[in-house]
Amino acid sequence: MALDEIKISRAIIERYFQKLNNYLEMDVAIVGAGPSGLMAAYKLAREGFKVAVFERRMSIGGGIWGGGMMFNEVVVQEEGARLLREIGVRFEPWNDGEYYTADSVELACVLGARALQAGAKIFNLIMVEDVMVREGRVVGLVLNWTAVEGAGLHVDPLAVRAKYVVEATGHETAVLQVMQRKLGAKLATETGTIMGEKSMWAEVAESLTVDYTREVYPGVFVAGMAANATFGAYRMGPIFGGMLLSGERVASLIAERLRQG
Ligand code: 48H
Repeated sequence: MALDEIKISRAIIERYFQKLNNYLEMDVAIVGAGPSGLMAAYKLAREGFKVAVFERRMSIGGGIWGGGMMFNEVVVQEEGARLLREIGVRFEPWNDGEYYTADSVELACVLGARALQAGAKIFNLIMVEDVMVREGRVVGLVLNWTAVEGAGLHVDPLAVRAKYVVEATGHETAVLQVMQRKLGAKLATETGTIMGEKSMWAEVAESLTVDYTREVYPGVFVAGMAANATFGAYRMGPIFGGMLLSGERVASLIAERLRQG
């Protein structure tokens, strides 16, 4: 069959708009396609919830690819290895199983594939610039093309509605930053504000990150490094188990809420 450039263009346009149109309303909108956001997407989609991830960059995976200081291996502890096994990422014991290591490129690719094949949609090249609120609760996200922001263009955004939002933007806590700035949002932290991450202490940081994975404002849950930074925990450095476990935890907390209706 002859290849027709206009038909190719039409196929892309139709399919993309079908996808976007279908995700103007959803159960869970996840901001950031790093390890915690992707794990949350995988777990929620597998449970049958309608979930989308909005990622500012072209590529998914966030900080996974770079491993530690660009050495593209990731380290996880026993609990993290359980999740690697579940998603089918190969890993090896290190030092008689004290830790486990995996190829960071494999983790980024496989985790993304699992989330997509479980039914989550990933919208890359889109940044979340604001939230939508109703009576003290976040009910959706305000989106724009990353390129619009980069070019400094004055283009108004579009909005999507979600029953729950996951703030998984990592160190940046981009969603909470904007809520703090524009709404004066009082967060469920000790100070009511984003407390900011502390210096490195891996052991404490890994468990605190999972503990702090919770609802921080009505309708908004924090996960991954964003949970850590929001609650003023120590950072963990290049160990990724806590990120994956935090993604798993946020998915189970939200699934419970969604089931309650
Ligand atoms: C859309 C956005 C926006 C926005 C940012 O940083 P990440 O990998 O996030 P986590 O928390 O899943 O994983 C953290 C981990 O990578 C890490 O940094 C660790 C373990 N550090 C420890 C230490 O001590 O340093 O991914 C966040 C994603 C990125 O892909 C961003 O591009 C994206 O969020 N993002 N997407 N709209 N406004 N802001």
